[in-house]
Amino acid sequence: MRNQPPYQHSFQAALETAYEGFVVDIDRNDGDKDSSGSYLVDHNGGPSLRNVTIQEALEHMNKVEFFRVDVTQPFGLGTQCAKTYVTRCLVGAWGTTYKYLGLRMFAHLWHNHDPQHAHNRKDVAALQTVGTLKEILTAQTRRHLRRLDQLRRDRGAPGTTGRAAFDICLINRMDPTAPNLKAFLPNSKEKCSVSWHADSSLEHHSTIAVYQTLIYHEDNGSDDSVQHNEPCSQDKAGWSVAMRVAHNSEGPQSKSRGSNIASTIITDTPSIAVSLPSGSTYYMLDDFNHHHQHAVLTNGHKSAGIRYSCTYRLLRDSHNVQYVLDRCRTTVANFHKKGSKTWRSEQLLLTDVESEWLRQFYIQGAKNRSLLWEVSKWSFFRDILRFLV
Ligand SMILES: O=C(O)CCC(=O)C(=O)O
Repeated sequence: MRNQPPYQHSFQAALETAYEGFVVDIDRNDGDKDSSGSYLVDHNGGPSLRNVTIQEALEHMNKVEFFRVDVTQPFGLGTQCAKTYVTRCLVGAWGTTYKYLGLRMFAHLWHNHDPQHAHNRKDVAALQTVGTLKEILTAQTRRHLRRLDQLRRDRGAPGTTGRAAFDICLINRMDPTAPNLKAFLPNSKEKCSVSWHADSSLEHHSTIAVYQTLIYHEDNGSDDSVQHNEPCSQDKAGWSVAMRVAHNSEGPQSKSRGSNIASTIITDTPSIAVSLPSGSTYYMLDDFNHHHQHAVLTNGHKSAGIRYSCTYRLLRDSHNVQYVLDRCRTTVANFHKKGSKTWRSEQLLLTDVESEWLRQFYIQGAKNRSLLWEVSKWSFFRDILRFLV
C-alpha cells in the first residue's frame, strides 16, 4: 500500500498503528536548484550540512573505490556465498566492525584526529562529513524518540527504552540497472535492490536512521554532467522503501521465533512502500526493527538515478575491537592459571581472533586492506600480534 489515491486514509491509519515508529524527515527543498542547495540542520545549535556536500563526499568515496561488492552468506555458515547487489562501505567510530550475513566489515574512521593517519585530506574530509551527518541525525532521533515515547505513554502503553546514538554508518550505493536484480513480486516491474530483512547485530531497541540521496547523471559521457538535485515526484519515483510486519525478526525475543521466519510475517497487515525525495531521512525508532522487515525497491530504469543510503546504526559491544582486546588482556593476565577450563577459554579466544577478526579482514582482499590500513592504520592488529607472540 502506498500513500496514493484511493488509499491515503488507510495509509495514514497504518502509519499510526502497525507502523508506528517509522517516521520520515522529508527534504522539502529537493529540486531546489539555487546555488546554495538545501540544508540539514541540528536545531539545537549543532552542525549543519548542505545536501550537496553529502553528495560530493559520497561521490568522492566512490571515486576512490571505498564502495565494494561484498561476498556474503545470506543463508548461514556453510551455505552458498552470494555477491551483494549493491556496493557498500562502512564508516564509524574507532574500532567498529559490522558482521552482516557472515562477513565482518571494518570501518573507516569518521573522526580521524591524527594527521599522520590521513593519507589523503579529501578522503578524511569525506569521512568527516559522514560523521557530521551522524551528529545531526542523532539530534533528530532524540526528538523523534521523545515524541514516540509521549505518544505511547499517553495511551497507557510502556514508553520507549532505546538510546539515540549511532556508532556506525553502513553506506549502500545502489544502481537501478544493476544486473540480475530479482523481481519484487512475481510478474512485478519493481525489482529488489535489497530484499526483505531486519537489521541484525544491533543494540536492542536502538534506532536506525537512513539518509538517502539520489544522483542523476546525464548521459553525455562527460564527468561534468552530474545533476545533483533533480525533483523526484511520488508517482514517478524510481526508488522505494517497503516495510512489512514480522514479529521478533530481531531483538530480545528473536530466539523465540525459531527458524521459520516466514511464519512471523503478519500477512493480515498490508505492507507499505514509500518513495522519498533525495535528501530525506527515514527512521526506524526503538523496537521497530524487532518487529518489521524492510526492503529497497527500484523501477530498474536509469532515470531513477544512483541511490546512496547512509544507514546509521548502534552496534552491540561485541562488534567493537575493544571488546576482543579486553578479552585478550584478561586472558593474558590469567596466564599464570592452569587447568582445562583456562586452557579451553584460551583456545576459544585464539580461534575467535583468527577466524572472526584476522581471517575476516584478509579475506576481503588487498584493495580493502590498503584502503583501511592507509587511512586508519589500526593499532588493533599490532595489539593482536603482540598478544599472539
Ligand atoms: O537503503 C536503505 O534504505 C536500507 C538499506 C538496508 O536495508 C541495509 O543496508 O540493510
